[in-house]
This record gives sequence, C-alpha cells and structure tokens, in this order.
Amino acid sequence: MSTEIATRIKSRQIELKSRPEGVPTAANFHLVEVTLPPIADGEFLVQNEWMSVDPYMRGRMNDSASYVQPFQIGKPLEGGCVGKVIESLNADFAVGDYVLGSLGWREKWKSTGEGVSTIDSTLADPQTYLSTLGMTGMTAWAGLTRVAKLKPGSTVFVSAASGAVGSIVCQIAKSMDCRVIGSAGKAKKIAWLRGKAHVDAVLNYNETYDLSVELGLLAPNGIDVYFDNVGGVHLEAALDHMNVHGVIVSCGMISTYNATEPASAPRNLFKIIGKRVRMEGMLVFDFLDQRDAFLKDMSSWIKSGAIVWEETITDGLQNAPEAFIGLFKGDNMGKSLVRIG
Ligand code: NAP
Ligand code: FER
Repeated sequence: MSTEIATRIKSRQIELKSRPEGVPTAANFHLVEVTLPPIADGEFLVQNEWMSVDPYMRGRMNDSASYVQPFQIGKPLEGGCVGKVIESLNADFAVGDYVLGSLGWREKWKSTGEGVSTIDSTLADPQTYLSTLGMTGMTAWAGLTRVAKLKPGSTVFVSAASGAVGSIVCQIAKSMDCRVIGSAGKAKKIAWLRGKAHVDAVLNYNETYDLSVELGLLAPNGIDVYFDNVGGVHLEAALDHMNVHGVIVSCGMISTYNATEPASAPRNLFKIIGKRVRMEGMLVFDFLDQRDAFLKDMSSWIKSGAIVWEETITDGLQNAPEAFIGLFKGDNMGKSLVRIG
C-alpha cells in the first residue's frame, strides 16, 4: 500500500455534450479537465492505460430505456478499461496491479473495488482483457456455444466477420470443424478472414450486387447458424438461406444503431415460421457466471494458435470519439482500442 497520497488529483475525461441524432459527430463529445478528491480508507486510484470503444455505447447515448441506464449529458462516458493502480488504501489492490474496470473515457478513477477485478498480465497483454479474453471474446463464445449450441459440421454465417466479436466467432466455429462464411466491408478485411482466420468463404458486402444471391452461391447447402452482428439486409439475406431448424444468434444490429427512420429490412421475417428457425437475442452479461469456463476454453485456443486477433489502436484519450465514430464506418479491424496516456 502506498503512503504517498495525492491531495489533488488532476484527470481528463470525455463527457457527453449532446445526444447524437443519426451518426455521432465530434460535436457530441467534450474533453474536460477535473480534479478528484484524494482517496479515502478502503479506496484506490487507477491510471487508465486502455479503454474500449464498443457499438453498444451508441445505444446508451440515446435517452431511452434499456438493460442499462442511458449516459447523461455533462457526465463522463463509461465503458471497459484497463489501468494500473497508482495509489492504494485498500488491502486487496496493490500499487502496480493491473485492473479491469468499467470507467473508461477518463485518465484516472477512484474505486472501493466493487465490480473491479485484477488481471493476470503475464498470460496476455493487459488490453486483451478488453477483447479476446474480455467482453467481446466472451460474447463470441457464449453466442456460439451457449445460445446456438453449435454442433461440428454446421455451416455458420457471420456478419461483421473481421470485427472484435465476429473475428473470434469465425475462429471458434472453425476450431469446432464448421464451415464458415464471413461477410465484411473492406478488401483488407476479406484478405485477413481468408489468410489469418481461415474462413471457408468470404463476401465483401460493399461489392455485391445482391447480398442474398451471393450468399446463396456461397451456401449451397444452406445455413445452420447465422451469427448476426449487423441486422438489416444481412439478416434478410441470411433468412433467405437458413436451413430448417437453423438458429439465428441476434448479437447485434449495428446497421440500425444510427437510423433516424424505422428499418426497412428484413422484409422476410415470416421465413422463420416455415423454416422453424430459432432466433434468440443475447446479452453477454447473462453469462458472467460462466466466466471461468470461457477463460479455460479461450486460453487453450490462444495457446494452441487456434485463435488469433487484430487490434486497431487509436492513441490519446482526446481521440476516443474518433475511434468510436470509426466503428460505424468500418475503420477498425478486430478490436478497436484507445491507448490512454
Ligand atoms: P466490431 O465488429 O469490431 O466493429 C463494428 C464493425 O461493424 C465495423 O468495423 C464494420 O465492419 C461493421 N459495420 C458498421 N456499420 C455497418 C453496416 N451499416 N453494415 C454492415 N456492417 C457494418 O464491433 P464489435 O464490438 O465486435 O460488435 C459487433 C456487434 O456485436 C455489434 O452489433 C455489437 O452491438 C454486438 N455486440 C453485442 C453484445 C451482446 O452482448 N449482445 C456484446 C458485444 C457486441 P465492416 O467494415 O465489415 O462493415
Ligand atoms: C450491444 C447492442 C445492444 C449490446 C447490448 C445491446 C452489450 C442491448 C440493447 C438494449 O437493451 O437496448 O452490442 O452489448
């Protein structure tokens, strides 16, 4: 425990200045310098080194009811972060420990330890706990193994396939001897899916004249599991080619998050009836009690080389809004992270 406790702690944080209408812009964010009070008995102080930007944060920028409270205007944003303990009056968190928390979008934060866990930075780089060994890896694992109950030999279609969740979904499915079809929006992502994730078939949805027709050509025996990260026309195309008793894991629908009008697709949702498709929404937080099983599977896939991943790193807290907005333009390959400080 440190005895050198600062009396005034300067920190910078990014606050929500206004709620986005449609696609977020830099004007919706505000970088502010604040002074935090010194830590009290039982508290510790963390210097963030990494923060995550995630598509779900767009939903929290709206003033609407959901599984979690909306972000408040004039208050700092929140999200997954990894940092180092720099002062401590808490016996469970020592100076120098790496911790995983939920107070991203800022340089420093104080805590009593509630909801904060220490991480083993000898197993993997600390920021991996925001990606493959963190929420996005667990989403892929839970969606495939728990929601889809994936069976070897299945044909799996994955949208946003080179992203943080999608890239892991593709590789878990490959390691379970499935045939994987991945969709992404840029040539370099398509090359990565082929060369590094070893997916069986790829499509660049920005270059197709008809997504459903092209998907049908790549899935002549139909699709058993569609892992949906995108919604909209991707979901419509998948519905056209789902097999009877197929499963759609509704993980995300990023194509709709900035919509100002109701979505025009899918127009063929009725197909889930005749095909007896099970379409199930999922939230990763429902699987937190299975974290040990996830970490066991994922560590073994990482060690065997079955799973590799990409990071797209943006430097500087002040550039976090740009990294976040980039998710909706496809700027990231693999996990989008901001390196702070
Ligand atoms: P990500 O895939 O790393 O980043 C987003 C990607 O989505 C972009 O790089 C872009 O790739 C693609 N995209 C953006 N707009 C698109 C559009 N209009 N049409 C098609 N593709 C578009 O993000 P992630 O963190 O892994 O999240 C992926 C999905 O999972 C999101 O929908 C997210 O909301 C969801 N999610 C859900 C849970 C849960 O618990 N349910 C947890 C984590 C994530 P391209 O260049 O390929 O277009
Ligand atoms: C996500 C997209 C949507 C996500 C959660 C939601 C945790 C939930 C939205 C809602 O309840 O309104 O990526 O990740």
